[in-house]
Amino acid sequence: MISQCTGRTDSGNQLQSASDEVELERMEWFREAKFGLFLHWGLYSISEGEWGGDTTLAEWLMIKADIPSSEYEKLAKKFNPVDFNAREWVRVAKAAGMRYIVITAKHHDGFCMYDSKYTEYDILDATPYGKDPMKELAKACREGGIKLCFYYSIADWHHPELHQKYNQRKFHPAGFHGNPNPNADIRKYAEYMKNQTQELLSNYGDVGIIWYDAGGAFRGDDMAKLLDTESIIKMIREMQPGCLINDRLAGPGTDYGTPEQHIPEGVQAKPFEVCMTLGRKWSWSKYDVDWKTPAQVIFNLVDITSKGGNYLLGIGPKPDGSLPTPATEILPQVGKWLDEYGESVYNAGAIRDQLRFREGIATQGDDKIYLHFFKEIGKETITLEGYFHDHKKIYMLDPSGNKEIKTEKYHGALVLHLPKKLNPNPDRIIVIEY
Ligand code: H79
Repeated sequence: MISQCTGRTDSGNQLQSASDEVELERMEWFREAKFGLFLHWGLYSISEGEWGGDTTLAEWLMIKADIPSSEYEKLAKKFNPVDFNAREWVRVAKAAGMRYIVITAKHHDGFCMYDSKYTEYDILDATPYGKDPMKELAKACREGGIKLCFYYSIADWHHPELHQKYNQRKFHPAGFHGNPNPNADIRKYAEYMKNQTQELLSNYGDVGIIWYDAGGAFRGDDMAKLLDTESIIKMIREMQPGCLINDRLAGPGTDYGTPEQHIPEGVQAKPFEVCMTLGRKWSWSKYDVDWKTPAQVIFNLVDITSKGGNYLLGIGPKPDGSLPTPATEILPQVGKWLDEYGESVYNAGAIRDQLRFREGIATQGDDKIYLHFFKEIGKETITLEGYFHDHKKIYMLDPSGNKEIKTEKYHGALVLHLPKKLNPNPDRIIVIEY
């Protein structure tokens, strides 16, 4: 049974200083967004999950199949996403109820999916496609009212100035590089990263997040010092004060935490975003057949909301630019649910009251508490301990007409009389308006 014992003091939310205010303002859209789309799209997508008979691969193709740069680079000649339609991607995200998109501008393979003047290893210079898909996506996002955010890998298996020892030593004892350079100069790589960050913030309008990811690189090294991340953070703040920075870039004053493929326990004091795949893989693999159901996605979204976080759900576009069919079938069903019940997510967050609700998950808005039941509970009353508001109305949220719930107060608790069958499909929500 899902159980929850929550509660948080409000002092954690009080402003301490003017800089806290700037921070809160910067975070505002993110707190309200709740749900985002994470897209992993790059040269690795061409493999469709398979290389040399190994069918377990995805965006880690290069390191896992131990492919030298000279060979991996050849994939670029095959990258021609003629079916890419930025408006369609934005439509799918919006129809799913998502409010931001994070896309791989550069993954660990080092290949840039946007037009960069600092390398020829990018989609404009190295592929037959001849366009910058990020330009199209930025335009479609702007038109559709979706925040565009860039994933940028700190690890880089291709750049000559990043020594292999910094790349994923945990997985390869000596680190990994497609074309190792014993004379690599980390200061030059740091400059490259900073320059490319500057490009991403210059050429695509407002950027919601720079989503850095080391993917296990620089573990055991002083990343902040080696890459002078303080100056990168300073530059981002100056260029786009509204742009968030996730905490995978080591350094002072990043904005939020990024648990990957798991949901943390309990209400979190700090802002966070759970990134999680819809299938098993981040990038497109035709062998990836195990997809979450709409009900699982909805449960996760509510669960994460109740802990104070966002849900960044990952899918891998195909190399031709189209979106995988399972995703385009599952996501609209999540969106339909959000159309009807979304206020319990978008207008809510972690529970602030010392409320004990054992039968499901509670979210709380300014003047409403939402009790989510994800299964039949086998009884007709529940008792909410710690409930102290004078409520105005209590009802079952129902798009065809809310239905009143009978209640009584009992020694500082609130007793709710439920219908015989809750029929959670996937969720039933009782709203307490106070
Ligand atoms: O971009 C996605 C991953 O490529 C990246 N972060 C997300 C957002 C990531 N980097 N490191 N990790 C995730 C954790 C490492 C997991 C691993 Fe594996 C397990 C590396 C090798 C085994 C994942 C599964 C990568 C290859 C197989």
